[in-house]
Amino acid sequence: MISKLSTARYGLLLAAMLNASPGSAEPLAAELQGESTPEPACEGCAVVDDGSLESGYGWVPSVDDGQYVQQIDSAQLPNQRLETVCVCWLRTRIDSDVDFEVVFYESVLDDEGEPRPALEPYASVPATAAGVPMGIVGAFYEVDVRGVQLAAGISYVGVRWDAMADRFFFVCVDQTPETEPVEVFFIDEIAEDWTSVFDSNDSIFVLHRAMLVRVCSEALVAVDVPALGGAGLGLLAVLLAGLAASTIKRRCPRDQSRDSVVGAGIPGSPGNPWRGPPAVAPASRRLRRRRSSPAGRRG
Ligand SMILES: [Ca+2]
Repeated sequence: MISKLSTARYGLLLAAMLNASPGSAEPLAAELQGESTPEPACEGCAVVDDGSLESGYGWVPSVDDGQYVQQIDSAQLPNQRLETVCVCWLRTRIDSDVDFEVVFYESVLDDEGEPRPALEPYASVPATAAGVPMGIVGAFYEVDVRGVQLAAGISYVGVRWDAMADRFFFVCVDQTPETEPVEVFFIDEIAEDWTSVFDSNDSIFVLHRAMLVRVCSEALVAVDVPALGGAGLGLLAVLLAGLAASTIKRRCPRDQSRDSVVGAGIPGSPGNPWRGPPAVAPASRRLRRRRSSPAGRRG
């Protein structure tokens, strides 16, 4: 029965059970069905939610590899070198810590030419959210994902956790009508492929707008350039012109005019201190194929 209830409804049921009298549960029920605004996190990053949560997505406790991922476009960030992913969690039971992975999937096209996540993540980063608040409250947890490069164009970022070990945890969800709907897919260990919340018949997705999962790229480093003035700029232009002429004279005779750019932009090259994706946890086991069952789909 629990699996067929959204977080808010489950909270209402729990409150009613604890209070034994449905009438005395009304104030708490109203609170659980209202909205809550967690402490801000990852502000200025790729934020697609309105900052307030109205529900959450979870899994029935028999699922040991459940995932929800949200679509992101690399154009939403100033660069693709990621730094932080902020995930909002809430819970409805006593256990307050959830182990999870932030997962990254490239986009592939399905048979109808529509984008969806690949079946294997290209990166995953393990994390633990400790002291997750109870009820429709929610809290953001910042996960350091430095070393992960966001795939170009459309891709997917989300969370994966073992609901058998960490029961009754939910990823915060924005259901405010004014929020622009964002594509979210889900899958579990027995699912054949990803399912879009927009294609699902599950009632918990009816009001979907976005998950409170926010993505930050590395901050661009600002460099102070001293003002040169008119004379200084003129001198600099002369020096650069002289340098260019000298370079062309030395390299053109041996047809090495392009040597000076080889290596630029290659991760780990002397001219680029960023050394590419390092300490990223290996992708977890392959997904076995069967229909998926998010919380709410199993009776
Ligand atoms: Ca909201």
